[in-house]
Amino acid sequence: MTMNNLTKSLLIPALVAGAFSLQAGDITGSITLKGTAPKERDIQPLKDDPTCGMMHNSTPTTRFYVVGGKGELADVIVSLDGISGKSTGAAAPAVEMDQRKCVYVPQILAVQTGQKITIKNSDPVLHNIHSQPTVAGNTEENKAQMPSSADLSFTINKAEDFVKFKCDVHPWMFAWVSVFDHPYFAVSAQDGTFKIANVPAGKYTLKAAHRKAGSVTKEIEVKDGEPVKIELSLDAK
Ligand SMILES: [Cu+2]
Repeated sequence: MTMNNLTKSLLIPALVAGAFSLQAGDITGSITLKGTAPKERDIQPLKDDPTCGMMHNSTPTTRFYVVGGKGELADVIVSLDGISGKSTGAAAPAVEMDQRKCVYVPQILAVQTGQKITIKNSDPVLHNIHSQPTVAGNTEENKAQMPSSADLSFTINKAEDFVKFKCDVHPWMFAWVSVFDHPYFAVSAQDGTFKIANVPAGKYTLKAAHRKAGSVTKEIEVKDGEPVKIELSLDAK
């Protein structure tokens, strides 16, 4: 090999790698619950409340485990672990939470740092929305919302798992918001499925976290533009 050829053989792969970056891929999959979820509890104070109770025909229950007939588990927050400083939250569309029949809908949410959480009040009832983060740099907020009044807006500055939102008027009302400083997360749907789109090629730890069932992790790799399909299960607790 001449010197010239040797230089070429060393340089060309480096140039190619620099010129064509690897394609991002989607991570999809599903979460199932192993074992039997504990029985949900009746929210009797809601049924007994003179205004909120009238909106329910039967006694509402907790929704700790939203699980299908084949173990499909909803409300699991699936995320890439160990990534930081990649938030696009300020430019991302708002995530909505409503108050319907004196219950938060949805009760489990995930957002990026700086991403707007729009809070609606569909009830003919006064609520207040009281966030209770615990991570330094996140601020507790407490805002009242009259019936038919304008939507409220919350944002959370720092990554934190399961920030508690509550209503001080109705002590059974809770929602939980996980906050990431990157866009690579999803909440599993009613059928247990999730999708994290446009993940840059690389090796990651995928984490699936549920408020009651705890969390599991799995090492995964996104190869140049190839979709990744993951099945995970959590144990009922
Ligand atoms: Cu309320």
